[in-house]
Amino acid sequence: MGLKFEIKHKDPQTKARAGKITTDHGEIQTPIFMPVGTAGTVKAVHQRELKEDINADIILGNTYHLYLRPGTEILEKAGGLHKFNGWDRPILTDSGGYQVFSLAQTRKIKEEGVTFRSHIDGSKHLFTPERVMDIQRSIGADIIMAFDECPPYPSDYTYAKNSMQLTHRWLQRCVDRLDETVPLYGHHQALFPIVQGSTYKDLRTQSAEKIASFEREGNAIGGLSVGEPAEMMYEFTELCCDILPEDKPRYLMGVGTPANILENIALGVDMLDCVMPTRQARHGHVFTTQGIMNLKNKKWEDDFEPIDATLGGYASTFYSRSYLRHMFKANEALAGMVASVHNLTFYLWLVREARQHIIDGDFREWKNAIIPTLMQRL
Ligand code: PRF
Repeated sequence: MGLKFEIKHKDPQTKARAGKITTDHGEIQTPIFMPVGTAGTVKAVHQRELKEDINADIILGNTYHLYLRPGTEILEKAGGLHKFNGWDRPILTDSGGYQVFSLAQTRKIKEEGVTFRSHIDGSKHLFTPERVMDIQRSIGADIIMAFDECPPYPSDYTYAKNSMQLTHRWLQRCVDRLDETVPLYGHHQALFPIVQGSTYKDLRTQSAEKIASFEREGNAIGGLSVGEPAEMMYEFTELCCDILPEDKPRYLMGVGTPANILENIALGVDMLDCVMPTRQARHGHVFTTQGIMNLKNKKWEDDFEPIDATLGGYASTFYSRSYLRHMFKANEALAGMVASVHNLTFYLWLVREARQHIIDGDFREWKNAIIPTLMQRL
């Protein structure tokens, strides 16, 4: 079965929508935040917690990491990533078109693809659009991403234009390869192409039109949240959303803070992912309904209140701020685990609240009222 997207409600005051994506591994209520499981594991979080406490609808994996380790042979032997890691709900894999640029050493971009050295052992590899589609077949995610180049910010116009055109040519090759191969594990895999074009309006317009013309089952916006000011990101998200088809899910890649998430949802984004909640958690930073806490600060030493009583959920109510701070100070392995479950519970709460307010018709007022609270440092 293909991927299905239904819009349930449209917010009258913003461009936000509440919808539902159906995949062969189940449904995703949108707008949705997708926890990042780079190497096929959401760092420091048990599958049981992801499912029962956080109740994530979908998680992310990375082609670059999974290809390097454990490799496609093991993934195929396991019967795909769902069987390998035990996650039986939807999975999305990024193409490596970002990780190759941010992690790999001595990478070289050519028409054919990208040669790079592994950040793990320095071994040499070539990613082509065809290879990346084959690897994503081996992984077996429900949603797979086209191979793109994400140019740095800022990029000069000529670089951005050439890069965007290369991304478009690679997209055609991704589509050709995907359409001449079949899924390995019986379930459908939907390909999402990615808009690029850096911070140039004419390029973004061209790219969004080009990406839409492929008429795939969903579309993504890449190349944002790479160091540009937030207002600039919003301007380009809006430009892309206004061109990308209304009746297909829109995925904004690698975003962001709680404020970024709500503002981009207001512009018509349906799916987002970011390492922020899990990475920040491992450093002792927790997002709460009252604001952001750095648990390493002395101020939490004798605060025996739950991490976030309003939020609910196991990690957030069972553990006190003082105890979690103590675990961070003592370098206990459990500290990062508890904080990760808490932060992901918060991010999933945030998008579920957003969805409910879109349905109730008061999303804009709620968003504007809550952002200053959520972003304040406690
Ligand atoms: N391309 C891909 N993955 C990504 C990005 C991109 O541009 C970004 C940019 N924020 C995050 N992840 N393939």
